[in-house]
Amino acid sequence: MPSALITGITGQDGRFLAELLHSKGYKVYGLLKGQNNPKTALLRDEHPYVELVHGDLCDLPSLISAVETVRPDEVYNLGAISFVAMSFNQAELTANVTGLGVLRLLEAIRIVGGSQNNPIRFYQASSSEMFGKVRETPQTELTPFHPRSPYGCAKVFGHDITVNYRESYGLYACSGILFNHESERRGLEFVTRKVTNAAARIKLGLQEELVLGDLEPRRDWGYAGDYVKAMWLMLQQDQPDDYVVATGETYQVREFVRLAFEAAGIDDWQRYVRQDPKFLRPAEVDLLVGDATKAQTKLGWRREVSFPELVKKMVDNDLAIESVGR
Ligand code: NDP
Ligand code: GDR
Repeated sequence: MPSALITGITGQDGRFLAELLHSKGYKVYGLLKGQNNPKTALLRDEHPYVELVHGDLCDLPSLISAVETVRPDEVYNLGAISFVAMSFNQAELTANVTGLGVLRLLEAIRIVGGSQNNPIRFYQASSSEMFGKVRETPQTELTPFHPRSPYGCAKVFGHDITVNYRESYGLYACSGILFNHESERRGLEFVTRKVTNAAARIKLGLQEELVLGDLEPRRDWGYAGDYVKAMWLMLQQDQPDDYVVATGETYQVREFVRLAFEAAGIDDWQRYVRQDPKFLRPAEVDLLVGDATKAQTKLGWRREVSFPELVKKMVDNDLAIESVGR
């Protein structure tokens, strides 16, 4: 039975990846942070097959201990401070967890090692935020980086150190440069879920308005369930490599808002949406759209959920959740 250790197990992607690996017959371990993590109950309820090991990306001994105890075939590093807006206020913490955390985990893997015939395979959750102020459109594996936030800077370090450990120590280490992916499990701090949740609550008369920041930025939004398949595929190849994972389509935030309100049965979304400068970022990423040709041709990866389907899935889920107990 193959085994995998997932950091960020309580996050959106960790939960989808745990499901995928479990369905493929893996023994799944999850790295859990904190002495009384509030998401533990949800995880035990939703994914009882996941065995939890305690550790923190800021604590090398805990990572060595986790890798030594589990001795996984594959390690997926999904743990991070992942909210771009927060990274401006907590830049040092973001650099530590999202950036140096990658180095610590790679070191733990290098120190513990795997068997010679079966070295531990490593996946790093890199991000389209590394492209930032984009140098070309669409963005590929060869597009230069120009991050626009402490989060983006930390991810560039994580990406570079992953490539460096592959080249220096021959580790099987891959970096997946994933563009935005969303789902019913997306945190409420991210714009898509904030919008779908508000559209549902406004429809049900539970909320009066939705306050947002910049409505102009464009993002390449896919479905998280599709994207974790690409992570797994990257670790099944003969040679480790880096891949862009994206839909190749881009939409403005305002288009997401319009579609979400329509899916909730509200045609005049402008009536309910107000903008507040407090949600603006010191530097914005205006346009992201990825070219996933390499992932499609080498991994055989395809996205299955379209943009309108994604928006509808999220709105339907929020309508169902918010209807309970009304
Ligand atoms: P989430 O924000 O949903 O999850 C982040 C996870 O990181 C949580 O499980 C959190 O644990 C964990 N974490 C935070 N700090 C630490 C720490 N010090 N030690 C160990 N774990 C920690 O993110 P997503 O699931 O959306 O994303 C997964 C990864 O992919 C992240 O690295 C993100 O940056 C990256 N990414 C995401 C994209 C997206 O669109 N979703 C696109 C590109 C990259 P807890 O909450 O329990 O403290
Ligand atoms: P992003 O996602 O920064 O792309 O990072 P987010 O949903 O936070 O923002 C997307 C765009 O929407 C604009 N925006 C708002 N964003 C939030 N959160 N709240 C608002 O009220 C609001 N109003 C407008 C933002 O300015 C931005 O332009 C996500 C994260 O998952 C990262 O971890 C990941 O690496 C990237 O996607 C790819």
